[in-house]
Amino acid sequence: DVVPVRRALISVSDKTGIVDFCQFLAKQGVELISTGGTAKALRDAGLTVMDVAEYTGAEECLDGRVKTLHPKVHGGLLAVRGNKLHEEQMQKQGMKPIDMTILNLYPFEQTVAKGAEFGQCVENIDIGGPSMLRSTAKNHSFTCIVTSPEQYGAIQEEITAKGGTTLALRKKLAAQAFALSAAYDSAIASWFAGQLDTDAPIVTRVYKPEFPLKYGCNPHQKPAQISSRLGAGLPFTVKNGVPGYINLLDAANAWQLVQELKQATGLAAAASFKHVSPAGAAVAVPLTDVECEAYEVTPDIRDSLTPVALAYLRARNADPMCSFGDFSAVSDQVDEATAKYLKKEVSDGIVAPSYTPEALEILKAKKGGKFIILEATPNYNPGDMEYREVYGMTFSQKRNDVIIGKDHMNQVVTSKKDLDEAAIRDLIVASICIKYTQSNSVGFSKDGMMVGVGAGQQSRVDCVKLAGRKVETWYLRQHPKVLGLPFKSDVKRQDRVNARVRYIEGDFTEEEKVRWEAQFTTVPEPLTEQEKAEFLSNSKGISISSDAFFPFRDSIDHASKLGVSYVAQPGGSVQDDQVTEACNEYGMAMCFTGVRLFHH
Ligand code: 93A
Repeated sequence: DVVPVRRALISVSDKTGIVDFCQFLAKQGVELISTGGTAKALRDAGLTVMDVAEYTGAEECLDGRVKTLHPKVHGGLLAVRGNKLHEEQMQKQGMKPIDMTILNLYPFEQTVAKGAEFGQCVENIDIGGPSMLRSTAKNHSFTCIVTSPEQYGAIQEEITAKGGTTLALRKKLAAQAFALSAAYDSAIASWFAGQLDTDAPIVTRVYKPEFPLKYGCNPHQKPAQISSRLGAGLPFTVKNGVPGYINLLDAANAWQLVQELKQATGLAAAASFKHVSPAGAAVAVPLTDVECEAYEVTPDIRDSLTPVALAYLRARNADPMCSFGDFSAVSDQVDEATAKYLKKEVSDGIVAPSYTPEALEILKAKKGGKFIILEATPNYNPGDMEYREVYGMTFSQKRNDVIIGKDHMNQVVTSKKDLDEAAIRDLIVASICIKYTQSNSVGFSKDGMMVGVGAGQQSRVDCVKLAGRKVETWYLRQHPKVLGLPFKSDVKRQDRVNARVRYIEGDFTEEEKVRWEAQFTTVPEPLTEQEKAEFLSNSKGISISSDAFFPFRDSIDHASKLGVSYVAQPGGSVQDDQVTEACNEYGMAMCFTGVRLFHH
């Protein structure tokens, strides 16, 4: 099934690598036929080329609209070799067999992306290219269709080794060619529909299967796989481990979150995700001494903290019980300090822009070699629109590409107007964080760090209460009685984390209490409700952001018990005045961002 290449037709818009490849073919004695621009590029490199016009006897015309649309081209591609009738007809019409077509299409999507006007986009709809592509791919039993410079190397190797192309390779290339043709037409169809005076664009997408997933959301949801939009690739490459369905959802959200935090604050950022919502997120703001104690940051660790390590440490310490087994993201290169810190934590994986060799080595050894390491694709373009299929329906929407920044914190509606830099930063951090939190959501932040995220509640005040409970626990972790808990030396890190939280919560069953007490050298005195209330009364300067307006003042009443001084929310409720009045009573400053941030 090896077919030698005697004659090749070359017509490429992207001329990358074409000269080298054709020089190789010429050395094999292949006759080269080519279209205008391509023929010129090959001749300039010293190659002998026949113009398509010379072969067909028909001039390239109509401003290049008709170059290869000719029976002598398509006959040469489509004729069945060895078929008597076909051969007779070829002879009669002067058709010669063409064994290989090398082409790539007019850059239609790039032209649209550049913002070209309607007429220019239409001119960039390739007609002759896809026609040759389809003729060649259809006749893959005898002809070889080459559609990308990335394929040149493998084809060259096969011709060198076998003296021609194998059927297996020609079939594979034909499949790739038809997928390209489908994607090309789907891009044209989508764009064209968008040009009409209708708000119902046609949705046509072509996906490239990338890799199978072990299963979907649950083990019985098999098969499962991840695909990319054809031509766009994936936003990550896998450097270690086998990511699952939920891991990749976490990674997609966490990575966007940290990039936006970095962009908005200029600081290294990190996020710690569980079940597609952040348990924590933070930017690199230095730790206080008490925080170091509460987060078990020893002086040697504190001294070695790089900005990115600091950001992750903060993200991970918002709610360390929830962050157990997280998927993390950081905005900057993972260095040794970050890798060493991560190594100690129970975590599923990480996404980052890059890794130092030392960091990569440390992380690859984590989780018995199964720690998932993803590297973000530089300059990845997710496209303007996103699509999702649920229960047979395809939803499409413009991506939520709003970037929250200082401008969103301008409209201060309370009597208290002054928001210092730190408050603005914290409101931005909380707002970006809830943009990637399942709705309804609210988030509390302090010192560049989320200190309570309330996700996925049906009522807003429940979000505030849920996140508020986390804020209380976070704050009380700094209570002297919590810091002084006399742990036995063999109690593991995560067990210490959980034991502190249970101490603060205090609602033990008898059985649980016995086991809890066994972790200490002496039985700790309880932390009383009064002690908690006294300590909490010192909390201040906390920010809260909500993904939609507060419909009633109850959320503000509750937030006031936690030391909240700053509030960000979209505004727009009929009760806005009452909510603003509540803020005024508690001396809070509140701004209306004007953007709702629901996320599902
Ligand atoms: O305008 S076309 O649709 N009409 C044609 O007959 C035709 N034949 C090849 N475009 C056509 N092509 C395209 O020209 C190829 O697909 C390729 O992208 C491009 C190469 O042109 P040149 O060799 O002049 O740079």
